Amino acid sequence: MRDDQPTPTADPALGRPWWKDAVVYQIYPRSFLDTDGDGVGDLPGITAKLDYLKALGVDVVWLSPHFDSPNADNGYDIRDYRKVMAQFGTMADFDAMLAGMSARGMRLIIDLVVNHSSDEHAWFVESRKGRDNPYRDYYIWRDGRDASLGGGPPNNYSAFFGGPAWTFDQSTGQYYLHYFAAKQPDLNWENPKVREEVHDLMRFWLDKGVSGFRMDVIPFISKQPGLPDLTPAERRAPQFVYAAGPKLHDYLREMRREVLDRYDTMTVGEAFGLRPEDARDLIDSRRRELDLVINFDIVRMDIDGWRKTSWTLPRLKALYTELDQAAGPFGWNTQFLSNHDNPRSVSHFGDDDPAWVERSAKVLNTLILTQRGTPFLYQGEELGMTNYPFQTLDDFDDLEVWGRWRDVKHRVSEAEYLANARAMGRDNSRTPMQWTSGPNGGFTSGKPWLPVNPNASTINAEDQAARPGSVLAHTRALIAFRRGSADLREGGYRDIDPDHEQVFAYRRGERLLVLLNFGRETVRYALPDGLTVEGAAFGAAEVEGQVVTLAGWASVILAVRDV
Ligand code: TEU
Repeated sequence: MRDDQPTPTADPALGRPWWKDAVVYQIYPRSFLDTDGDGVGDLPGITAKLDYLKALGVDVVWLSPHFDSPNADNGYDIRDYRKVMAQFGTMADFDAMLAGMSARGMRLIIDLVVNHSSDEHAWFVESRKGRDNPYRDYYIWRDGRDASLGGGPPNNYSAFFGGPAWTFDQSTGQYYLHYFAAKQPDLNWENPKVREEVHDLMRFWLDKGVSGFRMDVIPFISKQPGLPDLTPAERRAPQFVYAAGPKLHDYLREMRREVLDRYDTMTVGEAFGLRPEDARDLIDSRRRELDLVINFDIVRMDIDGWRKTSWTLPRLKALYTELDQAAGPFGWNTQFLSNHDNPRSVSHFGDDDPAWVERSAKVLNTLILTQRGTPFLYQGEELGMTNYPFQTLDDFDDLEVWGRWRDVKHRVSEAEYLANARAMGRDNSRTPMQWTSGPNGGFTSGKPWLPVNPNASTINAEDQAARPGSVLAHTRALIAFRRGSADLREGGYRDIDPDHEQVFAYRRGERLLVLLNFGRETVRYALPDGLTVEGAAFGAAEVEGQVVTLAGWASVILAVRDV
């Protein structure tokens, strides 16, 4: 995996678009800040915290879905793409939030969830009324398998939230396709009217002043011709088949031509089901498809279905190199370690023991902010928020935990399933933001929709804002440093020690060396010959000749020179 040539830095086709230098912060609005006491976060709560985000150094906010929804999947099931979810506020609240962002020089990107809608969307309500309804073709309806073949669903596709990917509709005698829950029917992108509807709703929000979209499971919009059965091997990870439909690139280019090219936007596709080399085409600036993708190789390196496996630092490092090389000179990566679908980064890749949580969260935030690409911080990561101490399955709200449990309960013990859900379950990252040490972590005056982590008494924004050396202070300072460092923003990337089991050591640009200690033990790290340390560029470390002493879970950015 060692590559001695740093990756090229310039994009000769496009120059340097703004989103390459941006720091993105993801807000999961349900859990950010509740201002009306209903236990659910809201848009005025975001507006109230814009100065906090500005002080952190955020350039772009990615807002998880804020649209009208029955909330089968917390807003990833949209009933009306042009309406704000009532629990979150009104369109006036949205406009005020966006104006507040613009006034502070921040941009907003919103979630585009158009692989599927809610079954309560007017299109689907019409579509299921009859086989000749004008909206029938907005979704994917098929007859069941021939009775001579045993009947049942049209093929053997499975849904990510459990059970088959097909639901039978009594009144019209056909099945509809849904890759996620039955309440999330997949839209039929083959139908040009569907594509026009999507283009229209994109224009609606762009005309309001949003700066682009994070596109939910976008590789899934093009279905496999004829929808053949999955092979037994494919059934283990159907996302690789669902993401490989033949029309994906056409649909994205059409979207770019018809909509995006008329605005100044950034687009980031959730590349679930794509290997880095497959995602390369999506982000190749010459192809005019997407700008960025969210790639799952790192955050899912130790996940096999509902099971948590294990990871090692050399494997993690190999993935960083692989992703960097896959992006190549015409692509650009996103850098993230968590989001609303994954465990908290400090619990996953760091050490969330109270004695180490702050130090390891700083190491991980340093990793996100010093890799080559656009960093995406997930809300609470700037504080080192941790996984939640779930005690029983009943503590989980997420439909994924319940759907998968139904699939496996006949063969897996509850204790084993619970242990995995505790480690990987999506609710870990969805517990409310920890603003203060007060009741409910300052998130709500009511009853929070998911409980607040009891460690809000020690991990919270109010405390950290006032304390030098906190995760928040470190993250803020590092974002400011990054802004002033062309090496970090634009420089090439090279892992100088891919096999070391505890230290992640990489060069950025001509002058910087980042050292991250991924363990509790102090390491005396020997630099390669031919490299001279000129001093610390960010943070501090003891350097004696070629040896840098790194305390447990410490990080430092050194200014270096090749001699
Ligand atoms: O996620 C799809 C996805 O990649 C997975 O994280 C998914 O949640 C599941 O773990 C697959 O095993 C997107 C959204 O980010 C997620 O919140 C939604 O639930 C999902 O699509 C459906 O819209």
